[in-house]
Amino acid sequence: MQFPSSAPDLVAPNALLVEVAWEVCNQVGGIYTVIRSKVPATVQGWQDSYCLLGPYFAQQAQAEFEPMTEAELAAATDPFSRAVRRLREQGVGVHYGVWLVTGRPRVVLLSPYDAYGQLGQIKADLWRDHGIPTPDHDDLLHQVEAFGHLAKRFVQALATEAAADAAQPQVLVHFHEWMTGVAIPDLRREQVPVRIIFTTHATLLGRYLAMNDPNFYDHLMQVSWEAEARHFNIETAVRIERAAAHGSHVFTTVSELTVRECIYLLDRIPDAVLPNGLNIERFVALHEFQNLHQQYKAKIHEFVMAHFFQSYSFDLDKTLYLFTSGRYEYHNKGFDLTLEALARLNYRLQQSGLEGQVVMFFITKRPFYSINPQVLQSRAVLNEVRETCEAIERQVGERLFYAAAGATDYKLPELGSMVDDYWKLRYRRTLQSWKTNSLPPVITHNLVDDHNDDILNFVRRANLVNNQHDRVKIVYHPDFVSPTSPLFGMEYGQFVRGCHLGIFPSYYEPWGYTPLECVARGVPAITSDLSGFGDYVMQNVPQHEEKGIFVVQRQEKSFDEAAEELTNMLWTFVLQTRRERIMQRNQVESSSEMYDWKNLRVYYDRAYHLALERS
Ligand code: U2F
Ligand code: UDP
Ligand code: G6P
Repeated sequence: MQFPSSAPDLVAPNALLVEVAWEVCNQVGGIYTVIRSKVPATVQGWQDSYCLLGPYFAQQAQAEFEPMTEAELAAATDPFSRAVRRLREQGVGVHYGVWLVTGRPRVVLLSPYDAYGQLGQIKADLWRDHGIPTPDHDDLLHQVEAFGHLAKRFVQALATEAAADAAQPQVLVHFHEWMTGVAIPDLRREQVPVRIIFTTHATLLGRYLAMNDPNFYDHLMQVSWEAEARHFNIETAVRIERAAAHGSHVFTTVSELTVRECIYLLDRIPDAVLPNGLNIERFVALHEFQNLHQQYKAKIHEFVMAHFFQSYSFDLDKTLYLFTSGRYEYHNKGFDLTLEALARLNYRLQQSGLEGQVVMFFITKRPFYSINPQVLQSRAVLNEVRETCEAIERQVGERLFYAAAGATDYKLPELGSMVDDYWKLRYRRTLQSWKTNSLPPVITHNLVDDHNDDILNFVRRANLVNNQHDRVKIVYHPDFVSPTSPLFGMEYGQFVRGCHLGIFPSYYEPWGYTPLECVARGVPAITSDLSGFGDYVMQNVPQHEEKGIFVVQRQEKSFDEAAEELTNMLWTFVLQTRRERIMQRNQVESSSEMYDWKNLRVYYDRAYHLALERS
């Protein structure tokens, strides 16, 4: 990687920085987390010289965006506001204001639909000038290209305004992903005087190939990008990505793993790697986050009681909650490896005679019709059981108190006799209607395609179907966890805190936020050496295992070897005592600060230096 040797950590103050991403005020995937969590650290460093640029979609913007008033805009004299006014004079309906997230950055949102009238010309120009063809009916491509055109015009306006300023600041424009990078080739062709940085978070082809080729890493060097792009029907996007990579002054990606992909699939060696961080918020005292674990674990207990105890019960105090989460990419996200290791762990636990069990949650997104009515019903009846118990408790409490006050001897009265027949009957009936002989379902929802689901097919094949004798139980929740869900009713972050261990041994993962998010909440996590985060940890965090981050070796290992290593990790984890788990969580949480953007922002600033130096 090439860095200016003596670069100070902060960019010269007379530069303006625009960061452009499709997910500004518009959550789609992991890039939203990158941009949003980085805002506080970036704003702190750049203050008023920073602005975000993204697409305007009314529905999303409504929740996250606060427009500046006309009077405020008219009074503003900074170059961003002047560029907005300039573009408005050209008839573009620019949305300008503040993104309502921590750090409250200035943001410009451009509606792709504003340029739909010129779409024919935009597409023709992309073909004529850059050899990028666009098919007729692809709405995402149309949005991307229309947005790219408007983004270019905004950058042009900003460059003009910056040049007119007394300080004549340089303008840095940082594009994320091909979806915004489409503006780059034209900015270069028209020689707009700005410095351009482009970051790819994964190559498009890499993602497709990894999903479809079990030996992706072996074949990477021989891929013909053009043929494969056509094969997967993504030629336009791939050509845009290549044009952006080659057109930028500084080209970057998020991990050493994606560097390889960039070299072979985009034919440009990245100038720098910009690792992803988080905005880490720590408590003053360690016990506060430990208490949160206990509190949210109790909520997970409620789910588990409702889900399992109608069939059979077990000791919740000796139960460990493991989970994985993310988009449903069975092979890429390592769900296959995780299931194999769980089946092996189940066998080992059965053979060992050790006490306790593991409940493993798969939190992902699959098309479903509805929540399984049986699962919902069980949850509702458990609430009824609780209410009945509370009513009995109140009745017994009152009566015992009176009996005690008037007692002539000191013997505890028979408590059962203090309960009315009404409540006794209701207690029996509720339990009777709840208990069942069938096994607790593996999946909480009715899937659209139950028969071809890889997770379900694995558990059927391995008979890992929540038999009473199974020591590893599976709960497959094909929807993200949310406070409005009747099953968990909590934020994803709270769910993470309530669990004991996160498992993310990905096969293909340019970065992978999920293990990092565990660490930030003091929960140990497993990642892999084929994930950008895992690779970063191996290179930069000595003794990471002591800090509760475990890296499964998948490079140059067979599936079977990796599954065995993962099984061993899980085995070691379940053997720990509660005291050891508590200490481990403390260590995990204490190490989380090194992933804060306050520390990782420097990689971005170095890339900006490099861009300013290259003229
Ligand atoms: C990567 O994370 P993600 O896969 O979550 O990134 P996304 O924001 O979901 O974008 C992935 C691709 O999805 C497509 C488009 C994007 O390049 O091709 N897409 C789309 O079709 N429609 C849309 O409206 C938006 C996007 C990476 F995989 C993780 O490992 C990293 O942690 C993460 C952050 O660096 O980036
Ligand atoms: N996630 C979520 N709710 C859930 C499960 C996951 O919001 O119930 C989020 C998680 O917080 C993370 C993202 O999904 O930020 C997954 O990002 P990652 O980088 O791991 O993978 P990507 O989807 O970007 O490939
Ligand atoms: C936190 C709480 C403790 C609790 C422990 C359970 O540390 O502060 O009161 O005993 O969690 O830990 P475990 O790993 O068994 O869920």
